[in-house]
Amino acid sequence: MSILKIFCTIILTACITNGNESGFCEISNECTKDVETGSAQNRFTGKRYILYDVNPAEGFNLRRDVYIRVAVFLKRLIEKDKEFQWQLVLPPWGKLYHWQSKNIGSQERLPWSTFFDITSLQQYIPVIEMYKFMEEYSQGREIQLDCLYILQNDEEMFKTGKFEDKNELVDCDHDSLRYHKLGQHLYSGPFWGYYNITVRNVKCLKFHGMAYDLSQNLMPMQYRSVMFDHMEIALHDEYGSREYWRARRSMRYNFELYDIAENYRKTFLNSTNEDANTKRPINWIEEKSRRNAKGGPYLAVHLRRRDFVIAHKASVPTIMDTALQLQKNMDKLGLSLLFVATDAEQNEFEELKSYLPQYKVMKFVPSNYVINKFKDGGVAIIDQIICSYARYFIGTHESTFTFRIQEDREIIGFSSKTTFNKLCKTNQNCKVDGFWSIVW
Ligand SMILES: Nc1nc2c(ncn2[C@@H]2O[C@H](COP(=O)(O)OP(=O)(O)OP(=O)(O)O)[C@@H](O)[C@H]2O)c(=O)[nH]1
Ligand SMILES: [Mg+2]
Repeated sequence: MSILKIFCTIILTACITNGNESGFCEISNECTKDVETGSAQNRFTGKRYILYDVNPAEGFNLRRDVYIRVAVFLKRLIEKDKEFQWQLVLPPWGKLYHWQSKNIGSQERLPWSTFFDITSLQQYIPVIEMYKFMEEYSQGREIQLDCLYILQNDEEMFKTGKFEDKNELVDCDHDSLRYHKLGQHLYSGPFWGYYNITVRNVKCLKFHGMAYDLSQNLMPMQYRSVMFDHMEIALHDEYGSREYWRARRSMRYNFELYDIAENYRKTFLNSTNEDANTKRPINWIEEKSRRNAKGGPYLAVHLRRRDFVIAHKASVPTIMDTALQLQKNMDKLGLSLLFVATDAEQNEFEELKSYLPQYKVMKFVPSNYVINKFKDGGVAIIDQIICSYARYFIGTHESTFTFRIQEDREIIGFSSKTTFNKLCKTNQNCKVDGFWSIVW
């Protein structure tokens, strides 16, 4: 090791130990020169950033599941590696296929705080919003991420059905990538709709395994920021375990969304938390296992239409068959209020109502304020919250929108048999797929 290198190492070690907030060490020009000629690794303090993106076609609710995979991965990483301060940068929301409302302002680059309570998330792992990351990482200048891994499935495994762990760098087929070379060590890309972000290295990684297995690619001595695209390819480390549910429980919604749902329930569904026995601690960590939630005096249904009618032909009923099934359950439960969460066109909703004149059939219609502030994603969450406080819930087979409601009901403390019900193709009983029970 040259004298210069030893000198730099000493200064830089001091920097890392003293760790300054901006992430950068103040180093002498001599060291910078050395850094620029190769070993960039030591120029930073201990903060390291993980970023991710998901296949653009995936919907909001699958993306929420991907967050859990990443969060549990981070949690383990932080437990195992005390040397660096790992942070997860929350990927802004935007350009989702289902978010089609017009004249409500941009539905791109939405921060997570639009939908979720950041403090609650931070009680599980250190997360920061993208705009915060931008300030912290480069003081508002252009962002250059250090390394991007594009995860790819190993098609061979899908053909043979023989799955084994894999983490293999492969040549990128640059024509089919969403990232383009601007120069040596500089690539542009979609980056959640931000045009001031580039990346220095792009690597294609054939990957099969659990999210934590990705930690072998982080190389924190070399990279300060690492991004994974197609994060949906990584599997859960802890599927359905206590850890899974802790991460899930930390995903409390923006508290204003709960307030809007609560007001709606009170005004239109005759339901308060006192009557429904659904009072919850503000802090998710203090929430306890229970099965005695009663729910408001209404049945809630998630009626998934539009693309599902075609994509899930075998399980999605007609509106008439839906009405018959709802009627049967309403009568059995002695309920007269029906709440419908749906993405259906208005005429389908009217059709449903016309078959059920004996009940009060309700749908949440957002005010201008609500839709402008919380957008389509927020309105969908309000629908989900209202469903999660109902006496009885019926969902749509295989919809992740429905799954998230079921999870919320498990957390609130309903008996599982009031939750894991679904619409069947016809009015014949179809088999329930089992319970996705919470673990505390
Ligand atoms: N407001 C509202 N929006 C809905 C409802 N059902 C579906 N949507 C919209 O459609 C989207 C559903 O897409 P996903 O999140 O992909 O869930 P899914 O399509 O049901 O399930 P998968 O495709 O299997 O993941 C939601 O994010 C909403 O934008 C509903 O009941 N109310
Ligand atoms: Mg979908």
